Amino acid sequence: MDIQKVDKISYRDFMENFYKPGIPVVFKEATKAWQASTVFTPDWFRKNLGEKTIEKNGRTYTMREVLDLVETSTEANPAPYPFIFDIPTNLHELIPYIQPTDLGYAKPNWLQSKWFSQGYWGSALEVFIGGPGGKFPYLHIDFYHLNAWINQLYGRKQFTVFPKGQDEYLYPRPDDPWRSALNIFEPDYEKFPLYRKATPIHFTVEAGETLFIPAGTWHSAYSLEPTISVAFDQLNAKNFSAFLKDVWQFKMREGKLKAIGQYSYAWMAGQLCRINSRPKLKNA
Ligand SMILES: O=C(O)CCC(=O)C(=O)O
Ligand SMILES: [Fe+2]
Repeated sequence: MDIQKVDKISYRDFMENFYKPGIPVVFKEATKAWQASTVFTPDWFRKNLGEKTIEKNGRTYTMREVLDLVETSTEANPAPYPFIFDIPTNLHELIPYIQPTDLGYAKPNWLQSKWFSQGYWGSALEVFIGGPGGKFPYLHIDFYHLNAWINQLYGRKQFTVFPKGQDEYLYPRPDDPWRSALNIFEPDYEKFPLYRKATPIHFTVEAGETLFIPAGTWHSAYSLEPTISVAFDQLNAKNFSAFLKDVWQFKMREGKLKAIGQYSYAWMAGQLCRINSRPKLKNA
């Protein structure tokens, strides 16, 4: 299986061929709608956001330092990866540059409703910055079974995804089943023999391209150059029951009472979004 790259595809074709069956796809030019596609470069970030700060591995870095690090990063001596800046709380200046956020494809998105505030449910609207040799630290599926949209705005990144149904070859950790115990960049086949049966799909996402990762897809990433991406998540009727299961599992870590409260709230918010996203009847 290969990952398809699509050019101008209608919303309906995306829904039928990729969204409903849960197949990853790369959009070649969806971000053309965003001002960000011509504006986001390391120099623009330096000039406009240079003093913004971020914590990583117990250290505080300015945007300027992050960009210097990723621009001098090498395969042999990679900068830490990823540097993640939260857009709503830290880089809110960028919001006008990424409109419409749904790109005309990532809809409906219940995370944008007032009932699910962005950020709270593990959902994200974030900038990822990396440099050559920067590897996402583990193979994983995203928390809360949200769909992920990764918009590559500067530089190229390599992604690896696995077809559905290969969980048993990928060794989910018993203590953290969203995360694999193996290192796909240097697999230890002695320790993880079933991994031989897995069929990773590697592909490059170029600047300007958008990767759709359906909920529950195992994936990881690898920065090939200095890179800037904007990632966001999506929730709606399709992934809602898987989302609710994760809400329960995560909140149970904080106790049963917490889990019952959060699960009930999430369930109710979902019903409100469901009612709201129904087509309106004329003259009703
Ligand atoms: O490094 C990347 O772009 C992948 C990020 C990712 O998979 C995640 O944050 O869940
Ligand atoms: Fe992810």
